[in-house]
Amino acid sequence: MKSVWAFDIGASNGRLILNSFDGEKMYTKEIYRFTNLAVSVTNNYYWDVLNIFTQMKTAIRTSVQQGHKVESMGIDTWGVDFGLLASNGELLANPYSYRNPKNKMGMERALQNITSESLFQKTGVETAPINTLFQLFTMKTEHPHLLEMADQLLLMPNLLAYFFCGEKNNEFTISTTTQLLDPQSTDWDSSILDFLQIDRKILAPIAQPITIAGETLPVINDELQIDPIKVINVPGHDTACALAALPLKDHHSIFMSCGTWVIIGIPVEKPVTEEQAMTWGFTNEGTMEGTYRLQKNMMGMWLLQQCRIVWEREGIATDYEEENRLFEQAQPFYSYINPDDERFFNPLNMVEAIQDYCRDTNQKIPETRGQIIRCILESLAFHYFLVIKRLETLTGIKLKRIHMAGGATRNEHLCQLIANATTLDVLAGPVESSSIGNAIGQWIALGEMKNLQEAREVVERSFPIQHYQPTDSAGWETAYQQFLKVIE
Ligand code: LRH
Repeated sequence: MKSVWAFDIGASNGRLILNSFDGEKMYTKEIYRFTNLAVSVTNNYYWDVLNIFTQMKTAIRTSVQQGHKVESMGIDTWGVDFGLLASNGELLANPYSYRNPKNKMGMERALQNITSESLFQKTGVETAPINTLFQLFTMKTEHPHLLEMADQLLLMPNLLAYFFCGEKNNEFTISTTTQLLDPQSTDWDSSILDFLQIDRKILAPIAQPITIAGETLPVINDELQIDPIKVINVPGHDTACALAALPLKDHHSIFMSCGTWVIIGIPVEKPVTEEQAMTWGFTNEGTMEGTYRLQKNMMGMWLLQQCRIVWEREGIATDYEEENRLFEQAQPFYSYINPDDERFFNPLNMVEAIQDYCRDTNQKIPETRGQIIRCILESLAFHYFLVIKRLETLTGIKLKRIHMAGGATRNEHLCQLIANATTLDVLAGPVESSSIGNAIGQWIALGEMKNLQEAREVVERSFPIQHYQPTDSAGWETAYQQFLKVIE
């Protein structure tokens, strides 16, 4: 049996998963998990990328101590963020987090000279302040010294891969999150770079997914006491990895990647750039196969994660079991929020932000933790229903089932609420889908699996899928109409 290391680094925690394949089935083992939170300092939000790298090295040591020997490693992360290197290859500064508040201002300024419509036509990507494009625009004015010194820009998974193997490139799927990529040529869009007045040569070239980036550097091998291994360009974007691991059956299947963010969409050959898609905030990002996914990026478990931080601060930390119990005790359909409302993007106190929203929209104010949890989960479920209906309108396809991936599939209440709200079957799992997709990229690159279709068959044989059917239809339609009224 052969094994690979799949690093799946999210915007709240990172994991090293050992993925083993015996020719029939895949097996996963979580080796190491660490917290990864943006650091707020001098009015900016940064990623502590050297800590991420240190944690990755500790993860490798832990695996080696357990006697594991692997063929290769691959790294996937959240989208849009990047690091800058000086001409001697050194990291110039800590990368900014996409939650840096300055980006919004930067976006507003940029949009005085370029329209959302033209950007959407060129890239297929939704205009959002988090995008690399607007982060660069903001950097030009707010932190110009950095761009003046920069020689290379590497997106987060490729920056980390560079630390391990010394090769500089930007993998296709993560590059599609930047709003700087031209899907026609699959290369950086010159007109957008001209607009930004960014020298094209700082953007490291695009690498296709499922290619070998390089080999671990001697200094890494010595430090970690490992034999050199291949570093593979798996899909660098966690959502592309998650989609790869989902055994979608046909074009009536929706994929849903559920973590800090929730991403709902369907695979498409080419970006869908009609006006309605733009108005509804859809976006087109790349897949492992070099095609696209038409999708909407939305708030997910971020809302609950941030409430947990508030409760912890107040000395009333909740665990998963307790949250379930509190949810069950709370009255259904009490109050709703629009999960994508700006005020939830990075508030100092998420609980108060939710209460303020309910007050401002003349609803009952959720006071207890149970009421807050219900308000979040029910609002998420209704929001996803709205987006699925819009996907159907856009594509003319009757969507029949939802394949859910990611950590939030562990939340049984959320899965059931989604089945009830959408009246669709929900197939939840595999949970660690991003790391499985990451490993699939490696197995295909290593020639151990033929293609994605074969890989998905292996997934079906290897991991349990939880099935949720809609139940309890009473009151859902009225509640959905109520939700719509609130968010309009
Ligand atoms: C989710 C995600 C999402 C967005 C966001 C910044 O982890 O990748 O697709 O790109 O991070």
